[in-house]
Amino acid sequence: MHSSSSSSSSVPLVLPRAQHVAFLRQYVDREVTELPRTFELWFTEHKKISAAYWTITALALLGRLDVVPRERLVDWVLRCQHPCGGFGGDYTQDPHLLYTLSAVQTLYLLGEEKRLDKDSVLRYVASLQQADGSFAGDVWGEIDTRFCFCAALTLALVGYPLRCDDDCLSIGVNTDQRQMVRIQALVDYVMQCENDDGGFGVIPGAESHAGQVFCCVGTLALCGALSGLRDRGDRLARWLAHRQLRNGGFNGRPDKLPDVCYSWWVLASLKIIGKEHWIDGDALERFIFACHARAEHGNEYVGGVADRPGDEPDVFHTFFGLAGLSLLGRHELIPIDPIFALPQGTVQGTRTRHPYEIPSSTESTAANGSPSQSSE
Ligand code: GRG
Repeated sequence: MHSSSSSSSSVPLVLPRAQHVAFLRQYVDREVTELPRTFELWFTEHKKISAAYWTITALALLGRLDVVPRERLVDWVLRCQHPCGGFGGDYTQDPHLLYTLSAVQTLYLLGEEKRLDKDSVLRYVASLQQADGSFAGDVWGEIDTRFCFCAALTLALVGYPLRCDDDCLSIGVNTDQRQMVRIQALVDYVMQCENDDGGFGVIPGAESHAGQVFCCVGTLALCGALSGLRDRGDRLARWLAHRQLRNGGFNGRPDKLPDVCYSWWVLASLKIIGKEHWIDGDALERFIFACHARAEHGNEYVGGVADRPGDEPDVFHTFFGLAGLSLLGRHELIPIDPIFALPQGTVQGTRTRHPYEIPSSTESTAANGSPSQSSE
């Protein structure tokens, strides 16, 4: 398979649903427990459970969850849980918040959350909160705003309303094992990661990056704390809008190349703060289609999406490309929730219990400085 290196606007903007399903099925049709020690299939073994989440969520957006070998997948996911409550990226791997979130998302997507030992998950998440409100990814203590989001979304999915007015959540059925999650401290920590340019970084003082922005904005939204953003989010929206390049794609920070995955990190962030109209959605759509893998000579799509035009497709970029198109409202795709990164229908119940507010689109426009496209 080879994809054309052209990103010309002549690519047909017709979603190759059948080809995408065939591309994704290559992964789910395998025996998941036998899987693949090969790089090109699941990237690396330690993150196999995230690859499973990307693959089946992409299939769900295409309306084809029926092709997933449900029982086999659920058994394997549950086997990845450790006695501490956290999940590893495979059953041979150590537990980590990144893979705990992917496991919980996968079980919710498959409607199998009842098989989850929620209390042990809650205790695991709570055990990783630090004195300053941040979260470590695992027992080794790396700090990164990604882990704040993984913790917040995992807690939300397993049923904890994360409101600042609750201040402390008391977690655990057995009183002797009670642990606390300090929500206000989490919000305060995330706000320390806000930069003068309106973006957020990996730790306080670190360069703004679109991936970290998504994690911070998602965490604030889950905690009902979006109102703390500078200039009602306008400064952040301006920084995000400037991620759009002349070819319609987004980069993750200034002077970097575009990558189709930022279609999600940037657009979902804008959607969460109600400013998705600050970017050129048609140009982004054309860029995502230009990243679709194509047969060597011609415009025929072969299934899968790459990071940028001409590169090889993989499940990570296929998921984020389709998720971006879903956020843009493509009618062939099931609508995705910009915070939970799951089909809206899957999280409806959770959202009803904990109605995280997404502001409706605001009236702010390009007159506020956005979106003037930066050079490629
Ligand atoms: C459930 C959607 C979802 C997310 C879970 C893991 C996670 C929480 C969020 C990851 C956010 C993040 C940091 C995304 C960026 C990924 C990426 C392409 C990083 C590449 O960074 P660099 O510095 O590349 O290598 P650039 O593009 O800056 O050159």
